[in-house]
Amino acid sequence: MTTAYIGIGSNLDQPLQQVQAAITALSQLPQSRLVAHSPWYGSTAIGPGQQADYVNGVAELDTRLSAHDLLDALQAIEQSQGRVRSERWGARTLDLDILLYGQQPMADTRLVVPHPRMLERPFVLQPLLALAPALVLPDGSYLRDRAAAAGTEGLWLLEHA
Ligand code: A4P
Ligand code: MG
Repeated sequence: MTTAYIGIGSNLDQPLQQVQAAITALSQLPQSRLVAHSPWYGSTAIGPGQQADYVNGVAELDTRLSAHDLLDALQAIEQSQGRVRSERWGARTLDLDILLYGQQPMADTRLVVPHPRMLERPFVLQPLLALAPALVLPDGSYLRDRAAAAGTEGLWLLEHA
């Protein structure tokens, strides 16, 4: 059993409903147990052009799926919620990223874990910190230090729904 943390983001088609539907879908994944999810945060979009604000959060999943099978399952959930892949970092109904898969780093053409941009992103680090305040990252650093370094600019807590 491996504990995986999944980054969840949406900025199209009623984002709060999208991320809540994602939680329901994650709770139904095979060989897995949804342990908890963070509160939801609003965040300013990072990416090209003018984009709507995001809703972001993080889910904790205990799973027996391999990292690649988990990625397949997450992409199937994205598809079922109407994700259309167009430009990189473009607006999306749902983005599910594997932030961490246990303490195992991995990198191949489909999957890089820890997620390469997570350490720069308040909308990942703050919800992860809310969920796992004592977490130590695979490089030995403390999540709380990384989150303090990234700060909270462009991030706000939504009412817990
Ligand atoms: N991939 C590699 N590693 C992973 C991983 N750890 N988890 C590959 C998930 N996928 C991973 O992803 C492209 C490919 O990345 C996948 O086919 C998979 O094989 P994608 O979801 O199709 O495209 P993307 O999400 O647009 O690209 P990318 O590079 O993953 O973008 P990011 O870095 O996830 O950024 N601003 C705010 N405020 N909030 C956000 O949530 N998200 C993004 C997306 C940009 N700006 C944002 C937010
Ligand atoms: Mg993605």
